[in-house]
Amino acid sequence: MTDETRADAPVEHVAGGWGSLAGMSALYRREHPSGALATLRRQNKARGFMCTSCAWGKPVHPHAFEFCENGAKSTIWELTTDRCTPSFFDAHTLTELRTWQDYDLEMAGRLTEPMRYDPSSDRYVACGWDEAFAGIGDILRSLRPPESVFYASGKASLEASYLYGLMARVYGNNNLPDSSNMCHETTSVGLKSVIGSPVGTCVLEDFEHCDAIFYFGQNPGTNSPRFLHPLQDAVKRGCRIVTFNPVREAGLLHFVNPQNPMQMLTGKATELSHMYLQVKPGGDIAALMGICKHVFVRDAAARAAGNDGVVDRAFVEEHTSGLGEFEKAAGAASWAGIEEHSGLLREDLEAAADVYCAARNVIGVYGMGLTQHVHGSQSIAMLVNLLLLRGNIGRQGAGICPVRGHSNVQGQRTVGISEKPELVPLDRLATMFAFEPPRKKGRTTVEVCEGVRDGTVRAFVSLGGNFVRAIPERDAMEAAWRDLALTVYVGTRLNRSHLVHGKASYLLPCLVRSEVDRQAGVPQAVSIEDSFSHIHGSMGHAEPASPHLRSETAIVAGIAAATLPDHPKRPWLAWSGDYARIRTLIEETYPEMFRDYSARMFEKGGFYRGNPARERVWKTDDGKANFTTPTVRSALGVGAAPGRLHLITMRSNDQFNTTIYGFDDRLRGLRGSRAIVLMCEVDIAEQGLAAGDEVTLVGDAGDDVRREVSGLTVTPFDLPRGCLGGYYPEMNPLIPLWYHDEASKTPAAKGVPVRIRRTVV
Ligand SMILES: Nc1nc2c(c(=O)[nH]1)N[C@H]1C(S)=C(S)[C@@H](COP(=O)(O)OP(=O)(O)OC[C@H]3O[C@@H](n4cnc5c(=O)[nH]c(N)nc54)[C@H](O)[C@@H]3O)O[C@H]1N2
Ligand SMILES: Nc1nc2c(c(=O)[nH]1)N[C@H]1C(S)=C(S)[C@@H](COP(=O)(O)OP(=O)(O)OC[C@H]3O[C@@H](n4cnc5c(=O)[nH]c(N)nc54)[C@H](O)[C@@H]3O)O[C@H]1N2
Ligand SMILES: [Mo]
Repeated sequence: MTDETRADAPVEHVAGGWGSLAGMSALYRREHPSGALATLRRQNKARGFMCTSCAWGKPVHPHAFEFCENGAKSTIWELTTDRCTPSFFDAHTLTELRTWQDYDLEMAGRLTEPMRYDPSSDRYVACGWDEAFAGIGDILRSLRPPESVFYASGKASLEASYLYGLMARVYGNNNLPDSSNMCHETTSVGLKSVIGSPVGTCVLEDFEHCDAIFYFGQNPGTNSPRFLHPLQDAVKRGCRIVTFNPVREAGLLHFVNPQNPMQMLTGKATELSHMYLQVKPGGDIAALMGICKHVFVRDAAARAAGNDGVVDRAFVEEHTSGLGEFEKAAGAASWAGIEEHSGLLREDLEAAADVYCAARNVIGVYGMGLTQHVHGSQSIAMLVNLLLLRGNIGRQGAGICPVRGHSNVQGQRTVGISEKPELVPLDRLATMFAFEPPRKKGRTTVEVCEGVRDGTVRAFVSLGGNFVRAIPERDAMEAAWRDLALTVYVGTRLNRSHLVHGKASYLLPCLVRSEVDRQAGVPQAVSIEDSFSHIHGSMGHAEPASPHLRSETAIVAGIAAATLPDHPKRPWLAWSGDYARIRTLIEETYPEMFRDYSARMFEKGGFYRGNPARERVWKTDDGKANFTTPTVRSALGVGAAPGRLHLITMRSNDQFNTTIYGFDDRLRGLRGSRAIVLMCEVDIAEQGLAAGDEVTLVGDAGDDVRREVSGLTVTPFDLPRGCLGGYYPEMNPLIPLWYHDEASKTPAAKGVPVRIRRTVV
């Protein structure tokens, strides 16, 4: 099924092109941001600021405008001239604000002053920073350390994140979940167990040398648009992209480069995917098994004919373990089962295997389509199996490339925001800061939710993010949240979580990365790590949205100083007065990765912190890269049953996670509403429905808990049979809290079992 995309696809549905410019300018006109154009010119450039949208790599030689439609939207959103001041809160109780849409809350503009919840008036009221810090410190000190949680959402800098992790540990716990727990934790755990590295092995230049890309469940048109440039260049060189995705995503079909005047004028798009295979949700394990099965068949045939095999036996011998068992399993897997679970045809999978075998260098790319499944870690292990067969990990032009989400989510894990104590050099911290670090494992996101529900968590501190909107089983969780003793939200624009508060609650407004961050009058730089393990310095230049804002680093230091006993080895406020001092601490803690940190952070393209797996040093239990044999045939946690459908929750082109910029999804040709459920025509007819019907989705996980989302309009869409599409975060009440990746506890937001019920009018 070679892809038959058209060069004349409607402008609307082509990634890049004029549509992307229109997308930015509409938001620009609405937000009338201050100084945004000057700011955009500095985006992702050395000595400029690093985009707060996705974590895609920053090239050594940037484009004139090294940002994309969605990166620009994120900057414009931050630099809006709208303000959410204390008088806004005077005018609205929190009970009232909880009836508002997420979109309208964020539209109130940038938060300007620290606020404290006042139960008598049910409002947030202004309070000074000192009052906020003292209030937070009093409550945290009154609790037992295991009762508090310190969540981070993936944007805060390495400097702020390092202090945050240290604060939690000096306080006495490893309760440091991160948005990664809902995102690429499957990678951190799954990839670590099979190749010994919790992060991808590729660097940006690898895309200049690959011959094929196997592309699973990641949507670059919307979520990492700057990736479209290397993809386009690769295709022009003759590299073949084989895509696996239930949805025919425009960004993987064709691309008009907005930086290329000829392409813009002629509208001629580059066709990206050589094959586009609309795999069923969770069908990647079976699809990969089919491909591997055919690689083994070809290998045997080549060797029988006296030629070199297709499998790289020398690499396998030297570097891997477990091939024998895996080869047997692939041989035994039936094509009927593979076709049933993947929803794909044998001939297509064999053709994909032929592309794999013909390519010298192959990169495996993936995103949430693999990680957010109950057996997601097995999908990742299967992709590793495929790559290992021909030695495609640990050399130029090849490797595994998880595309990370938040702009510094990978970096936050690198510098210690982790609930897994074994990932942190605790002994070194003990010596450096003269304390006894807690050794007990902390809580993941799912375990935080369990703890809030059963009362063992009493305080929730949130460095950014919109936790209650992002988690599974949202309706039940919101109710539980209200029993907490303390909630603290560090944020930029008002969101739902801020309104779901504990008995005491503080809302602390912070600077954004594009704003100048002065400490004692001196502008400070921060740093972040991209998807390719490169560290970049970042300097904001825009004037802050309010004189009362503080940096995340200063806020963390303020909370720490007010909560923890004074100690000469832990001068929190002095550290936050000069971020270079924090970088020195990071370098001392992680000397191999952060050598000459301050000197190298502004190198063009960032500096590489290294990855042993890229050098074929496997930090696994047996010191080898592991072939593993899957224990399941589909990544779905709850399989097929009559009347049951599997919902994938999706991001539109007009949102960043829970921040909704607008109600269109240009790249999918959908407009005006997010209250929709996408279904294929055959399923619509089989369910006795018609396009435009209003329906309710009902959870069907078999645990008798009632989970529903109603008011959805049936919308025909090209999807595999049995697969529904709906938007994140609106669909989150349907995901059971226990429905998560078996190894990492990442919620399985891509294969949610549901039934559909027509609303009776
Ligand atoms: N503009 C913008 N950029 C963003 C974000 C945003 O919301 N907006 N979010 C950021 C964050 S935090 C993250 S983690 C990333 C997320 O970026 P992605 O990893 O792209 O995540 P999603 O958009 O959730 O889904 C990815 C794709 O998986 C496909 N899919 C669903 N189920 C399956 C399956 O079972 N198998 C396969 N093969 N594919 C499947 C979906 O159709 C979709 O195309 O983007 C980051 N960048
Ligand atoms: N159903 C379903 N659920 C999902 C997903 C899915 O695909 N499907 N994806 C999951 C994924 S991949 C992720 S990463 C999580 C995201 O979960 P979170 O990271 O918790 O959520 P965000 O929506 O990114 O957070 C947005 C808020 O962050 C604040 N903010 C923005 N910029 C800054 C800043 O610079 N500093 C600070 N302090 N605050 C800032 C603003 O107040 C804004 O309202 O959601 C997860 N939930
Ligand atoms: Mo994410």
